[in-house]
Amino acid sequence: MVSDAELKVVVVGLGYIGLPTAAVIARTGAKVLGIDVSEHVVETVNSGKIHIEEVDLDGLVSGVVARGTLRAATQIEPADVFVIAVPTPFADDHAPNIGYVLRAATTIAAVLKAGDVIILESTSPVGTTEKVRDLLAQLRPDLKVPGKTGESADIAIAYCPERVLPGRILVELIDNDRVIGGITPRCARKALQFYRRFVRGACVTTTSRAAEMTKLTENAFRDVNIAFANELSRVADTMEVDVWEVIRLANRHPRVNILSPGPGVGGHCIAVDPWFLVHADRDNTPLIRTAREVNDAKIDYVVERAEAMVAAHPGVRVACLGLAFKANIDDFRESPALKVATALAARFGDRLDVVEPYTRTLPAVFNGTGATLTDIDTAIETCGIMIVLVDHDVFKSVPVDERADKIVYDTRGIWPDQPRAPVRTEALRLAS
Ligand code: SAJ
Repeated sequence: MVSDAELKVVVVGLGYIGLPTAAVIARTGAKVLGIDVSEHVVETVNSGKIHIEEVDLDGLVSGVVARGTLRAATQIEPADVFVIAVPTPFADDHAPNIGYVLRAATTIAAVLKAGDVIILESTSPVGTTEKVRDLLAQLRPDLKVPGKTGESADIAIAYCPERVLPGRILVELIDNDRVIGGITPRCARKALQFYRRFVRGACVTTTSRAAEMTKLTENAFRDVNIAFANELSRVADTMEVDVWEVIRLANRHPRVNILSPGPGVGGHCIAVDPWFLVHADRDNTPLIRTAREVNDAKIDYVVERAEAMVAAHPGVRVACLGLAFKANIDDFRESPALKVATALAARFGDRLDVVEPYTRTLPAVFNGTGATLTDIDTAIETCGIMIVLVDHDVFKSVPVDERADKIVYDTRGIWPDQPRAPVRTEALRLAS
């Protein structure tokens, strides 16, 4: 086995997963080249900076770039290990689009040589790793690919899903267990040798298909469980019961562990991946599909209630707290908070202040609505209505005496001590 310092690794895609992964591998001393289609991303990384927000990533990237173990480019070069970390979006009919994965494989094919290892980390429909193998076989008939003939293959191909939580990526990249699925057991063993260089968690080997389905299962599990919480919150509203209290109490049962309701489910994983399972087997996924629908419908429900609250108080300024898809990150992809705030801005823009500490400018969707970006202190001074959409720490820390006189719609349950203003219930009833 080559030493860390001799190992050459290419990471294709320098996004939320690819860049931290590239940096963590570069920290072991391996020579890492990150490939991205964006000149801006490449220049940013090569100057030791980062284009995304993630805890401690800036220091790590500037360190490994300065040490010369990480660099970025738009053009691929030969390496020993290739890691694919590109997006897998879906189309309007929820059909997964693996175009970026296949494009990455095509790029890699040009520099592939015997002995190389190719690992797909992108969340992918079951069977994608085999499609990558078939594509490589077609593009490089001179190389023996795994699982096609009885002979031992020239290259190894495996699927190893990323499982890291935004906000904890650098910790979880090292500490989480990894599921490594090879096209053949030998492929899995080859990929395992690579992950052992930087992963402290257990590395478990399996087939590529099982690993692909495992990843989709993890996110579908979370989606179904959040849907349960979101459904409960609507029932509790109807019953005029505090859902947060009910969940706290129910969770005292030793075998009950209910997640938190919110304004819906966002991000590019949990709101997307369950559809890959539904699309693959529509007849056998009524629960997974319904959970997706429940979580999407929660956004419309929150919009309706927030609009009723704002409409019931003409002239009162409104603060929307948060745009990110979850707490303490700058990621607005598929964000329910962004959708709710945008809907409110379309109707009440001239009265709307948006508080989002993780951006310097309002996203373009707010252009022309009259909504303004402000900070939490100004919002407390000027706004009579506060709609909590994200549980950022800075919002949680607002003491009750600074918000006691506000009309509050707390979709995240961050202010359990908020006095219940009579007007709140009255306003919300308008929605029903
Ligand atoms: N959410 C709730 N209530 C909860 C938990 C989450 O409403 O109790 C919402 C969040 O606010 C957010 C969305 O769900 O809008 C998703 O957030 P998340 O923290 O559950 O997950 P992600 O999307 O940041 O990361 C998930 C993780 N998967 C699981 O926990 C099973 C992560 O480990 C994966 O690596 C990631 O998806 C991914 O990339 O697939």
